[in-house]
Amino acid sequence: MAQNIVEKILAAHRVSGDLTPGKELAIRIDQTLTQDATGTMAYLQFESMGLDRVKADLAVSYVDHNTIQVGFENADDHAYLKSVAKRYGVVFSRPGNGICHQLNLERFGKPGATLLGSDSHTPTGGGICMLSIGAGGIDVAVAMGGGPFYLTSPKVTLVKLNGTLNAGVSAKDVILKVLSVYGTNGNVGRVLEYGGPGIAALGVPARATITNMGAELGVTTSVFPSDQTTRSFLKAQDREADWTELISDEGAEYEQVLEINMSELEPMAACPHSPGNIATIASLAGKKVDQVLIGSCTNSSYRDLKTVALMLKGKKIHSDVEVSIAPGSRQVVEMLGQEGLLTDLVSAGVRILENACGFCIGNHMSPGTDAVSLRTSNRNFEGRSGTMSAQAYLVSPETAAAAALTGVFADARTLDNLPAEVNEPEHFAIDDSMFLFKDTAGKGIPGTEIVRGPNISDVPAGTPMLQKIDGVIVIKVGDKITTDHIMPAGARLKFRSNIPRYSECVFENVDPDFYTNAVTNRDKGLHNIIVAGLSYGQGSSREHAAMCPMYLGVKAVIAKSIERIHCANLINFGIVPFIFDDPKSYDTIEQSDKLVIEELKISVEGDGKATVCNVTQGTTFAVKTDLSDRQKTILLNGGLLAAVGAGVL
Ligand code: MIC
Ligand code: SF4
Repeated sequence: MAQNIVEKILAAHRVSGDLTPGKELAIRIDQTLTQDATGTMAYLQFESMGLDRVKADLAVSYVDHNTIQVGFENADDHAYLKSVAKRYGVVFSRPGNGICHQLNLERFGKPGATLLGSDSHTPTGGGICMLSIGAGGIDVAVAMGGGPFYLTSPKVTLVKLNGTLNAGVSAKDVILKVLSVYGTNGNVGRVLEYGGPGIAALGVPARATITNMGAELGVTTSVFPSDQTTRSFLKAQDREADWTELISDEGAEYEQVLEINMSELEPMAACPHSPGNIATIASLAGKKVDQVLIGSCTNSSYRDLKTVALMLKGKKIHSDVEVSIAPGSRQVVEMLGQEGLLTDLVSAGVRILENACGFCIGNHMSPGTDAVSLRTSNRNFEGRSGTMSAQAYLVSPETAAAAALTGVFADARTLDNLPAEVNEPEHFAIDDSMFLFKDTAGKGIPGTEIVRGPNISDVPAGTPMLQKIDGVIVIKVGDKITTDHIMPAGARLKFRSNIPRYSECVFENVDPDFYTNAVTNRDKGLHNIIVAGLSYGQGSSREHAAMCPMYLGVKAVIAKSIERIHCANLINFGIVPFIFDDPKSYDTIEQSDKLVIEELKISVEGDGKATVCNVTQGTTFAVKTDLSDRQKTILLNGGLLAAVGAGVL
């Protein structure tokens, strides 16, 4: 039977389960990726599984999120990650090497392989035809140990790209167009496969920009074919041997087809405060801009930054705008340096930042009060920049450069001397010296001392499922609550390895009393319940958004819908993800209401249906949860680690 690319990769990696969309499927994972902000917990969980080395073909530990190093915490985390990588056979990418997704694409990505990463933008690897999926750290720890990854077999949509992009319009505008069609919720359980005559002209980094921001749609992943363009990229990285052709069969079927004519696309922006809130630059033209930040894992390739440098060459940035650049990798910085492009940027007045996540995660470069910030990154959630009142817009590098020069939103196509499309180089600057332990990858060095500074705390243990929930609604939130709302990053990121301390920050920007209320309820023996609207847990893969609530005694989430990665994380930490049977029930309940679910355990063991008694309002309503047998076992044991420890998984 004719197969599409997604079916081919899934079939080649199937361990058990069913490829029929909607059914649970287990696949073998070839490569894993962690970053430092999720990695410490992933490795602590890996350690507690008692394995003597990693078993995946390749496991890489990147340090790119927490590189500010104010205080001892970040450096302690790095030392732990380095020692654990050496001990267990993980390749360690030193701070300064670059952003995980850009680096993995450059140096390790392999067409047709599977990649599991503890970061929601792992699908960047789809640009090189890897089936790349973001997950919680514990799922990645299991995959590092050679265990399969469980997912819902996806429905596949073909996004057919026709035509060619005009100068001044680029890959970012393609994915913003897709976001304008599908939005940021309702896409769970779907994979986007790109195809059509237009893709040949898109280089691998452009493709990776598109698959990277597929994360904002909430799809499982996105993937491009592996063709001659992929081959040229790999050849230029001295890795042609990793290339294989992988295209869909003639007559392959798709659940849905979306056609986009790239010739008709115009520059676009995602407006505050959602990547799905799309407008054309034409409609924003002339609006004043205060800050322009270029880089992040979405648009920080050689092609993107060279384009910006050429647009700024010989000119000066507008006097009312601050402009900074965070390149994606050391390779990109070296090449910009070799070609004199860094000098062009600096002469224009651009500040050069470290090649790390930095501004994207609100670690620094927070804009001023009410400032308008244009970013080439992928998320503009309220407050993510570090400034609650800032207005962040997501745009292409070309649109960002146009604003840097003019001080306002401007269509790059209207500027003089728009440079010709920057082609991918024939050969990239290759220097893998910042990747440590390549020689002992997969083997490790037994006896290596693991360095644990005071910032490295224990992984909290889950407890077996209760018979009933005797609870209280500790918080009621609306639609599209992101994991940034639940577990803030930025200045709080340094507590990622210290769960008791990080738990004090849960929901702090939404309800400053959350922590105190949750602890008071927990200490009174009441079970905390979170009530939410549509698409709860959008965004990041951070399992802390489940782990810290578990630590604070949250036993269930009741929402109108829950996003894929977060739902898996809740289950992994023993929190039951209930969905309202009738979404209108949401309107009948208030924060602080007392809720009782008498038959919690029976419901989880059985069909997942339960009746909730609202003791405060004197009403009842129905909820449900759709669990596989494996997920039931995890919940009944109090989480994945507990289930593995009990030997039942
Ligand atoms: C993000 O972009 O939100 C992050 C920071 O990279 C997260 C991971 C994390 O929270 O550490 C992600 O995308 O998964
Ligand atoms: Fe880093 Fe931002 Fe990419 Fe997340 S989205 S991996 S914080 S650059």
